[in-house]
Amino acid sequence: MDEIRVPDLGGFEGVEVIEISVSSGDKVEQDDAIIVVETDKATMEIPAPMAGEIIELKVKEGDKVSEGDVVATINAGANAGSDAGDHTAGDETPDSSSADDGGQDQTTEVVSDTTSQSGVGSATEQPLVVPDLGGFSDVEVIEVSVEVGQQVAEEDTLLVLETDKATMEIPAPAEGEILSIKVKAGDKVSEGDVIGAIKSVSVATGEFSNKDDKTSGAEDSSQQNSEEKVKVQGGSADTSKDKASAPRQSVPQTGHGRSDKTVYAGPAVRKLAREFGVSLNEVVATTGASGPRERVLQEDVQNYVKHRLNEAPTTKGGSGIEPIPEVDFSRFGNVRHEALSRIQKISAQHLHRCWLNIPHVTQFDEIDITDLEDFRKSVNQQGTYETKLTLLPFLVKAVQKVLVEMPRFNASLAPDGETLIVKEYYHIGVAVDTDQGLMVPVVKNVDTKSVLNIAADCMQYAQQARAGKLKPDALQGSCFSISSLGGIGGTQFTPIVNAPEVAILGVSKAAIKPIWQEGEWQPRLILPVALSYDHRVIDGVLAAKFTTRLKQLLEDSRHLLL
Ligand code: CAO
Repeated sequence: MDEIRVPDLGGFEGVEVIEISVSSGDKVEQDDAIIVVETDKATMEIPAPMAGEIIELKVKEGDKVSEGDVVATINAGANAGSDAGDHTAGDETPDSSSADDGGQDQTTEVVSDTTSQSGVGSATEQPLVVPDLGGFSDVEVIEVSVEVGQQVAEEDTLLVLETDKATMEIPAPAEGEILSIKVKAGDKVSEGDVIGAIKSVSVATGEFSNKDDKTSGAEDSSQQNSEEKVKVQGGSADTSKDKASAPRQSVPQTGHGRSDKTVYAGPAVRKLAREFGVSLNEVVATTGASGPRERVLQEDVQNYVKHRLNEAPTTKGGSGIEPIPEVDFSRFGNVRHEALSRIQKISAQHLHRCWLNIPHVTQFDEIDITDLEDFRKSVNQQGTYETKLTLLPFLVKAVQKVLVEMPRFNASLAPDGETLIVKEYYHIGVAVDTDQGLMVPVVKNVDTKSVLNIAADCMQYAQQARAGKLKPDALQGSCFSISSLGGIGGTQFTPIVNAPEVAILGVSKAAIKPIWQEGEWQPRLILPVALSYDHRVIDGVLAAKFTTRLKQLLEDSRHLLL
């Protein structure tokens, strides 16, 4: 068993542990982060010095650690074998990977190097030069954090570079305007490369010269700021007596003068974001950064990805589908822009979401409503009842009867997709066309109401909807919806399931058709219906049974009394 100790922290002591990246029993690879510590200048991951199994964690979040403290114990893996002991404190054997960087001191101070200097207060154009990268060369640019013309403050991040050991920011050497940027993400840079130019407004003489004092960070707080800005610690380049692996410095932030594109996150989180193709700025803007001092954590990136997957599709594209390209229609003729009503915007989003989320199938059928229409018309003609009877309340009642017999249609799929939530109430939504757009008021407890009661409810809701006077409660709780275009026309249409419901009945205009009955052609009034359903919940057989049963009930409406 070996101990993982805190390496040289560049002069810092009592540094706060802000993240525990592993648990007891975890198998780790060499250089996997064990804990993350944070000073007010930098965030550093303390990596595993070898592959193996974590036995015990000796620290917890919020603890303060200093160089040499034991943070965990590890059982070196088979592959770590003989190297295992090389990484523990007090062992003189050099780390096997120190050859990678020529065995440099693990803390290499890097300060922006430029030949162009100016006096304080003058505006000067000067090249932006890649400083000493702690022995690394051909380091990949993973983020260009500024644009040409952008005003930056001294220490604002210009570029983020990443080796397999560390993530480094190249900060602006001075306040000023970016005149040019010559690199892009994916390019490789080395010390001395000119990456662009800045028109600086104020430069403190000597600030950009190389400095040799590797302990100055602890000596002079005013100097410390500039000296800390690109301090690279090579991951395994440890030749000190304490053979614990050196920390990999993640992105240091001073909290002030932070540009929009500068995000506070460790290398592992940046890597994860890149793997997902996610912008950390968007993560911060959308789901926020939940770490101390707005540090983006792994969970933030994961939450952002979940959020994007669940988010309502819009005309900007959804489910990974490319958006429809914008067209300047005025090139072809006069156009005018009409704002969508609030209801139209809400229902557009809702319908798009339903259409994308639900695997729809539509079952068509034709129902002979000749006898029902005769009955309906005679009732209206007699004028016995105050309420005018249209076809719709008969449909609502018949649907409710089928829902009782086939409860799978009176259900919703639980969000986890594991359970069906079957409702024991019968509330049916009725699509109503209004000047403001489509609304779906809900006739409640249909099982307790007569066809006349339902007709009265439908009429009242349609009037209220068209007058814009529906109460929110009237629009809630629907189990199943009916969209009737029968009063208007059409032979068939495929309605969109009104999620979280699992089916919807579309009704088109009834028409007289010749039907072969008892050895002769009979003129019969035929009602076309279309049942769209969520195929995750309802299979085709059940859908056909639904429309068949609906047909029986409406072709002999005496069944509705039973
Ligand atoms: N076939 C033939 N005639 C029909 C019919 C059908 N399927 N459905 C209704 N009719 C008749 C009615 O019986 C009535 O005839 P009478 O005046 O002779 O009695 C006439 O058409 C007008 O009916 P209505 O539309 O006023 O009443 P309704 O109860 O049938 O419908 C309502 C009410 C609110 C559903 C309807 O007015 C409406 O708004 N429909 C549009 C629904 C909608 O927008 N759906 C969205 C589709 S997807 O965007």
